Amino acid sequence: MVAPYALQVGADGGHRGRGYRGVLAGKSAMSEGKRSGLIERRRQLGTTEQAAILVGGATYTHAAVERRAGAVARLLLGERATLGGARVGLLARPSIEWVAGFFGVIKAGGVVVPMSPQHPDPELLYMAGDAGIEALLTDRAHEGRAAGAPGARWLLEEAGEVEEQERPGLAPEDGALLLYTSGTTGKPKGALLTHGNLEAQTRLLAEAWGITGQDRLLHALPLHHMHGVVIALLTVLQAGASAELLPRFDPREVWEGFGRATIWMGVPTMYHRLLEALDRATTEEQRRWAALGRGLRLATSGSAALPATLSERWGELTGTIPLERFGMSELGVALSNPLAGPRRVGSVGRPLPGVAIQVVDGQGVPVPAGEAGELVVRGPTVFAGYLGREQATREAFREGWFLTGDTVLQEADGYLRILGRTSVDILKSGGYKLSALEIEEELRAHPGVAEVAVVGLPDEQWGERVAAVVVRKQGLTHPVTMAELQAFCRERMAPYKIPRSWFFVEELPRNALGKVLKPALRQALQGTG
Ligand code: MLC
Ligand code: AMP
Repeated sequence: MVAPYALQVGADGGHRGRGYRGVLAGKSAMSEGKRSGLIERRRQLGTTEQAAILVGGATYTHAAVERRAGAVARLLLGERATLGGARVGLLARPSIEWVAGFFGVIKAGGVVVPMSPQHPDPELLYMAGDAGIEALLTDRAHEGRAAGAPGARWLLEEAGEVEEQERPGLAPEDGALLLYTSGTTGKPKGALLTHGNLEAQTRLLAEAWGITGQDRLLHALPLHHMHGVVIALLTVLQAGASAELLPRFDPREVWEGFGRATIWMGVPTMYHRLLEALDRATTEEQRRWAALGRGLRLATSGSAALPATLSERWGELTGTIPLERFGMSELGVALSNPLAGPRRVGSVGRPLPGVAIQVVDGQGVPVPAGEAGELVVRGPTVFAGYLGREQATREAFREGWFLTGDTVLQEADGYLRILGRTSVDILKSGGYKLSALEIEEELRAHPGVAEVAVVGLPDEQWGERVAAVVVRKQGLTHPVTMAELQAFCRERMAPYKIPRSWFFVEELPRNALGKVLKPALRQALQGTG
């Protein structure tokens, strides 16, 4: 039976209708009649009194998480039987309320749209509008944010707790999570992950990394991206394990926190910061922290390339190099070094069982091992599509394969190396994916800017540092300054998107067709600013 409330991923710019399942042919037929494994697992876990979330000195069991999630679901549903795939924004600090909000929306048949308090209101409002949210869940600390967002507003602290109650069945192809991710076309797009996607992503990862109910994750990742939400938090919770949520990433707190954890997951910038903090620590702290690091069962790195120097240093200190893996908002983790077998510096390992990959040329033809090509992925972990963007979704696939936009090389024994992005307009800074075009578009709206190009410059700490190259508007009595542009950005974009280096030039280098020569620009600016 086809449930009547699956989310429509409709024509570009609109996603109003209901009752349409997914955008990929064959998806609905494949899992017809099945129930959501994600929800089944929550139901099972809801009967256990094992720790699930540790935050602010308190511990909440899986049963308590389910009771709180049930209360959020009740709040959102009112008299209705299901949210029918409606999107619900979630804007809160890392807390039990955040976790209850997340599962509450999903249990009620809705799609969670995690929103970061780091985003200024214009970005929150863009997401809320683009997702067409029917309600926004906030905690008290963020009650006043995103005023003017569509739909109802609910305070998470007021939800309370309820015992589990029967809800209408949810199916694997129903939408569960909408993650905003930057692309090569202007504004961020919402990648829609289904119940089936999340179930497959978390199960495959828990199996590959041997996660059990005995594990405890130390969590300091932002809760609005794939890494923090699914790869880290959801994976350990669905495995019946627990997560300690830190309010933010603070290297000293993280070193000390290792003593209470078995698993740590970070982006390369976090490893850089941890090792930097270690160098500045007292001899006694250095000894203790290294011992706590050695006590971890598993430390993973992802979201950006882990420099060999960091990997090796971590290995010398703790006895094992971080387990590096490759993932994406659209598909969770696809490639991973092994838990037990040889981990290779500079490599992201092999595909997880159940994830099919190819390395292809521009025509989609697989290239031989040892040759560079684009990584393409298919399988149950791959998302349903970009919400309301049919064309962008179509362009993201070729014959059922999702085009990652990453250039990779597969070695003869199957291990893969990530060589870079196929587009110069996609940057990675501190593990955040940024669109140069999106930042340029915002800056171009400043009356003092005639032209602008944004590029990523190599940076030891951030991986890439965002640099803006600006041509000022001529003939103004007051030529725009860097401080003015920074202030302008602060009102419009999350802090991690704001350029850290600024260059003012007379003109931008362009080819005969007028296209800015970004590789040349990047080359010219390297080692400056
Ligand atoms: C923070 N800042 C950044 C930044 N993060 N600037 C550029 N790039 C970034 N990534 C800004 C801050 O706003 C601040 O600005 C200044 O840098 C210094 O701040 P900080 O306090 O020192 O930095 P901090 O806030 O501690 O951030 C560092 C960080 C953070 C590493 C903790 O960047 C982070 O959480 N990164 C994780 C991103 C992530 O989860 N990506 C996963 C995507 S999913 P100012 O102006 O105030 O000085 C994915 C799939 C997969 O990729 O495979 O995992
Ligand atoms: P996001 O869209 O934020 O999920 O970012 C996904 C992108 O992060 C991928 O397409 C890669 O470019 C990059 N990425 C993730 N993991 C790694 C890794 N281990 N090494 C290099 N790049 C990575």
